Amino acid sequence: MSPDAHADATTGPDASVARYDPLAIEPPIASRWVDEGTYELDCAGDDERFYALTMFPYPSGDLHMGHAEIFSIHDALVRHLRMTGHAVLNPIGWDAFGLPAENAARKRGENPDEWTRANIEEQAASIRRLGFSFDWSTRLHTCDPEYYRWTQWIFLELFHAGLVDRKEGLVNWCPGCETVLANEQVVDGRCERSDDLVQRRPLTQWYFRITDYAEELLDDLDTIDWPDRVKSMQRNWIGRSEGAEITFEVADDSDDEVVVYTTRPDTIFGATYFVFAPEHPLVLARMADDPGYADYLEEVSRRSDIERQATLGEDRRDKRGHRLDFDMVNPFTGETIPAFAADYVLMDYGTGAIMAVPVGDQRDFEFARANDLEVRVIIHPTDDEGNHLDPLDPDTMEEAWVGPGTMVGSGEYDGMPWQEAKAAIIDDVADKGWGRGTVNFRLRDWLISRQRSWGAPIPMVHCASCGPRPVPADQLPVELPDDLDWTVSGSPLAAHPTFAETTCPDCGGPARRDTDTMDTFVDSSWYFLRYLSPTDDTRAWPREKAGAWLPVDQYTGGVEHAILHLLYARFFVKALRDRGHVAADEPFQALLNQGQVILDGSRMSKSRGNLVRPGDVSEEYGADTLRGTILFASAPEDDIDWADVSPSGMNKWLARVWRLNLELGDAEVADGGADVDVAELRRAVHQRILAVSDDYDQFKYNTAIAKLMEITNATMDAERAGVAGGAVREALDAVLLMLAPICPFITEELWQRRHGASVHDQAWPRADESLLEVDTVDVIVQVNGKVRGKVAVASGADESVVEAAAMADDNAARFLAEGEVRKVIHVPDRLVNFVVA
Ligand code: ANZ
Ligand code: ZN
Repeated sequence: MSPDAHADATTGPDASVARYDPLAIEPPIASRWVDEGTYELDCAGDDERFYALTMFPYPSGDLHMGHAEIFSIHDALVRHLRMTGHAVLNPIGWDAFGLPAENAARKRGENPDEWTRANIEEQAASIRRLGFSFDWSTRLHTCDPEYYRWTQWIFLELFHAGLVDRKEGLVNWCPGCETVLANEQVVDGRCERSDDLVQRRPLTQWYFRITDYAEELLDDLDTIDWPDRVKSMQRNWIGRSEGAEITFEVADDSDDEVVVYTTRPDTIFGATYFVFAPEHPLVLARMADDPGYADYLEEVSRRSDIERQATLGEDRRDKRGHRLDFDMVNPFTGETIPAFAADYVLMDYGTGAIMAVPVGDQRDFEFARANDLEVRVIIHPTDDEGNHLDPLDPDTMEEAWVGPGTMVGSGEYDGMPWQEAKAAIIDDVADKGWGRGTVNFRLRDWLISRQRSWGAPIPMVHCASCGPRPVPADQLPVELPDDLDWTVSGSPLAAHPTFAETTCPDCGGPARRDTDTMDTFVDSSWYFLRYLSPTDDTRAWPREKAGAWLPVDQYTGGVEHAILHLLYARFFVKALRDRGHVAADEPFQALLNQGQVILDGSRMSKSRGNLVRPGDVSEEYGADTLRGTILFASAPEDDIDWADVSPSGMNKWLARVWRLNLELGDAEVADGGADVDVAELRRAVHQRILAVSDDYDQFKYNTAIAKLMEITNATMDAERAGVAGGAVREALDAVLLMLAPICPFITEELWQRRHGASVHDQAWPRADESLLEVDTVDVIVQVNGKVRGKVAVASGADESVVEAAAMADDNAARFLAEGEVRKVIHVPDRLVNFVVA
């Protein structure tokens, strides 16, 4: 009988062995775990604390494959940690405010609260059914007043720390979502949610001053163990650039001076002209009597910033600028250079004036060509390794050189790599009193107002005499009314007849509540803190507990949060630390991003109609098969194409594990089999214990499963060779213990049956090193029948191993080199003879 047919336990040779029936064994175990609070954290022992966090789900419907995947990874990690002596905090909650609920309310007249809670219950039931070992006593929903009361409290804490601003500005408006968006939510000019083209509107809104932490947010990336890709996305988003402000004098007998802002002080010897923003005050003053200039200014004012900054086609280039009637002096060369106004220099960026370097900046280059200005070469291009490329020719070059290089024509800086020259010039600028080094960030403050109503109300009131005032903390929460009219156009909260009516907390006069809600990323920026005491109604979290548990030791979740959520949460922890509420500098010490689950190469989505639901698999084969299939399919970081996976294959293997345990696992069975066969099985098992432990430490559950399969194969080989009793039970136990984090039900059921205890309470197995050693034997090497050497190889080594060892033997190799090997005669453990001709 072939092993495969044999494995199909329905027709096994021993009719007394019950068939593997996951649909019967899993649900009672799942219910027991919830009813008995099995995974509620117990910190009693001296187990090492470990905070394992997975990004809490958004309740958009039932769990999708992405959830099943990340929870399978996360739960394997958590269960393994428990078996290796950790007290694991493993909480669960829902990111329950947000637009989809509100849109469903608008479209289908459903109450967002009911819609959200129904979806949460559906997801909670699936999470339990799939056996994910969350601590249900931590459960929270960000839409509960008991939660958002503290979201509002944090807003006030930030307000009192001076980290909340009310600013008027051009904001991103998404017409589809009918709300403003943060910069982080605009991708290529479109809303990251709805894909609508984002409009710019002038609005007065609330901002969190995340830019106050720009430097620290950047520097501390070096202290956390996150994927490089995520760190570099954050680095780019924060966008630190070093540069200088350098003072240029006007070349006349006035004492007028103008400061420029540059990120490339190293190029100053190539500054062949000077450009002001057309609206620069010094220019307006000096050109006041020039009617031609007034016309030019008028024309420029009709262009948008974006048009002004664009590089232009040949035909329009000459329209950009206006020659001014004075010159400037380059402090480094002492040269007089012509001054222009040009539209591509903006007044509200840097200092509103630049030194123009045609050789190194594309817009300067185009402007120089259009106006016959000198292009002066001050850099000799190199590749990234510093090897010189062809020198630039100012007469024939067609675009600016923006790559690396070494300095030429730059006085004492000649020969320096550009970065070195930049540092030296910044130092010299300061020494000579011509300016100073500066640091700039691309990061902008976080706009948190949303004109939406399924969110946490902003706890501010607007008083005609006192202005915007914070709601006192003891009046929180500012609750969402439960009678909002979700069908109005615009914001239901703003349209509510009484919500806004209040009195000013300072003067007692009539005042109006702010009717915006907070960006839901505010809710999710601190949920990992609330998990420490989700039902405490006296404080957001106990400081001591935050001290003990933060930072989160391992965070798991999607790379789509690389910037938004992960950056905001980092900002919150730093700001809350500075208010004395937490001790940690960072929220998440380590981060694991899972790959995507795709189908036939494309993303699964409802609209594409190519969804595979986790339930499709678990209802047919059980939760263990679903979890095993997901984790076997790839390493966690890699994508899984569902077209390539085989739930039925996984199910067959689990059925084999089942059969082997019931047939061979009986504690009464006496030891049997030849010593070599017993030793071989034990060695196979203990080698795998070592290797699988390693895989678990690196989250390589796919290769771990492959090795567990090798143990079941070795067990069947041993059985056929007559091995029975302790060695076989040891192999069966090793598989159950190391499979328990991945397939928690079958392993629990079998362990209970064979040992009368829970597999999940067992310690992780340890390899017995003494069993790993392999006997070696000396094999004689002959070439054409003459003994030419002797090699030591593992007993039982096959021909290819022996041949490789012989080739590596100096003496044998010399004779082997005399011709071509025509034939190999191998007598295992004794002799190998090469016939060479
Ligand atoms: C000289 C130079 C030489 C520059 C070179 C670049 C390349 P970021 O990195 O975005 O901050 N700049 C400065 N102020 C400006 C303004 N108000 N409007 C338009 N452009 C302005 O850009 C900094 C660079 O943009 C500065 O460095 C300046 O040009 C220009 F090979 O100075 B640079
Ligand atoms: Zn007032």
